[in-house]
Amino acid sequence: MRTDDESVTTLEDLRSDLALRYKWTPSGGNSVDPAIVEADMAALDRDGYLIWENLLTPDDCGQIRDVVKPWLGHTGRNSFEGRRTQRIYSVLSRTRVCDRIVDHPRVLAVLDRLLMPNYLLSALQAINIQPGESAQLAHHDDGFYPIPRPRDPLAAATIWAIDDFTADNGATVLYPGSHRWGKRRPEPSDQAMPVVMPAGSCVFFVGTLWHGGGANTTAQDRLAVTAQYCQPWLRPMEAFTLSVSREIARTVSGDIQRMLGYSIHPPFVGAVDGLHPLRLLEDGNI
Ligand SMILES: O=C(O)CCC(=O)C(=O)O
Repeated sequence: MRTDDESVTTLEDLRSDLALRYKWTPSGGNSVDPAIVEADMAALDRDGYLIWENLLTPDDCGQIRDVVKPWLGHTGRNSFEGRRTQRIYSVLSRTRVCDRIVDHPRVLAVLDRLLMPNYLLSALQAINIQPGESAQLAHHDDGFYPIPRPRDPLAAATIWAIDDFTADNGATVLYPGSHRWGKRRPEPSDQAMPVVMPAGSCVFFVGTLWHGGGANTTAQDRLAVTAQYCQPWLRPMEAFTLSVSREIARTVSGDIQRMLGYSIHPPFVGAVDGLHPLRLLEDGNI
């Protein structure tokens, strides 16, 4: 029970928005028609994934390709990263060209319903699967957190096709419905589905869905960008508060600031010296 001069009198109050200067604000996902998002949520609950075609224009993809391609160098250090796969980590600290992927309203609208407020960005990577790469080991992305299945997802991923995804150029391979599996793993008799989609499209899937990068048996590269998100009380895969400078953090959208860790999981998780982390971005702080 709250009284006018005491904001915390029960344990439930501790879960409320106790920040004074930086209260929760709606995400950019609020701009999406709720009927569209409800349909997305129903499909996600049934299948574990969604495919949105052509969210990016050919120009958007061209800009991303032009920025990312010169950085592609060494290939993976093991077969999971991919011996013939090139990865660029910490993309947010290098360029603003992928910001539109990270805070795309269609993505945020679904995350707003799937995860708790102030969910975090867990990873942002460019993944270039080269000719000759074999299929990646099937996995589910929140399997890194040691909490047994079946359970609700702790995370979610998007994979954006910057090149067309075809059945044989390394398109991500999904096991539809596998988000509901308990302990079991994919078997040869399970139906795997390559995500065939044109450049500019996005596949969104929950952290419990089994999937992997596909084999590339063509003569062309397959470039993608993946943005992954997790609950606000989990440790993200990439430590963005260490890799993205405050100078850069000041230039990104409010949604991205929140997802980088300039936000709090009530009442204290993520605080800095007892204060809301957004205070670090205020004038006068370096
Ligand atoms: O590149 C892909 O299509 C999937 C990659 C993936 O799932 C991963 O590296 O965890």
